[in-house]
Amino acid sequence: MIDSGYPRAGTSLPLTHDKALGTVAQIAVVAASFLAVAGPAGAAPTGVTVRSETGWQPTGIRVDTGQTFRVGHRSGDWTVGSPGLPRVGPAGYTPEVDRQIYQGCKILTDQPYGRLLARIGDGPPFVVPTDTALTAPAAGDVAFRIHDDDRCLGDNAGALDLTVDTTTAADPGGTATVLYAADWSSGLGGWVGHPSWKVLRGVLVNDGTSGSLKPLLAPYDTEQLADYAIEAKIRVVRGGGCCRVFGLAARRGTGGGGYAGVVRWDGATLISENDDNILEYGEPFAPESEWHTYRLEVDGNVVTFLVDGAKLKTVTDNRHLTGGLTGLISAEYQLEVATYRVLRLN
Ligand SMILES: [Ca+2]
Repeated sequence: MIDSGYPRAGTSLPLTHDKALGTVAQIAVVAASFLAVAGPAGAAPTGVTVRSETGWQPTGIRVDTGQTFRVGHRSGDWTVGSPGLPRVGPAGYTPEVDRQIYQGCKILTDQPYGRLLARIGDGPPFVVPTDTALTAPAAGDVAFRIHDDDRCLGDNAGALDLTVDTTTAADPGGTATVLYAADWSSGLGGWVGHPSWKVLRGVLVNDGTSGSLKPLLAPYDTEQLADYAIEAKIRVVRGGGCCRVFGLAARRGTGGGGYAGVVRWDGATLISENDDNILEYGEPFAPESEWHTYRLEVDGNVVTFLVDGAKLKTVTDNRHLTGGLTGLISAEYQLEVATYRVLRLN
């Protein structure tokens, strides 16, 4: 075990210490928000500093139920145990580091320490993937904190400088092309597939127990629209040995078929058709345990697979020119999926 400096169960930091820290930090956050909001209405994202030594920190930013907002990481890092534990960004610790840490200070037991958490008003905490369109589960003020329980904050250090952009929905070029966006706020929301897929606290996860290349299908059919893109923000929790793959599927019919763009266990990427017929290999890609945006485009007889905006492979193929079902593939990968969208091609 790494000595994290966490207090053992039954001990706690003096409340006055925590409260004093909290008050100062909260004033700083609200002041920063106010200054940014005072600019041209809705023009720029709001700057927010979230400290590691304080619990929930209100931002003064209000969202409505279902409103889209986006959190960016401008700078800064933090640690849940100083000295002894490394500093990390809003994604928190890797599973390898996290499991070395005393587990008694978790707020969300399935999430790593150091991860950025948010809540709306007094609602339940949820994880915040950065640079991703988030949907507010309720109306209220957005608050942030580090993933580390209140009584364990005393040995923390560092802060994150974030941006919060609530103007996403008003951007005509941004959401006008969104045909479907997954909503996992209260379960699978109509997605159908292998039981290894489940939803935990608004995030879709796969527990890695399916060996099937059959996708988990989204409850949306583009029907007559054959040309579209699907985009998902995915993090690998656990990869592993031979033959595991994960990725995206498009242009499926009710009986199967269609194309897939997948990342393989050995770092290869490829585009396949009808589940397991490999068409071509793309640029290698190692996802590590970071969040990445995966995108699969089907445009006429051209299929393109991209990661984080970079093209891995384009193939030309005439086998599946229609089909409006899309989905996610995981053959023995443990994954987290924060967002999934079907987009109209411009
Ligand atoms: Ca701590």
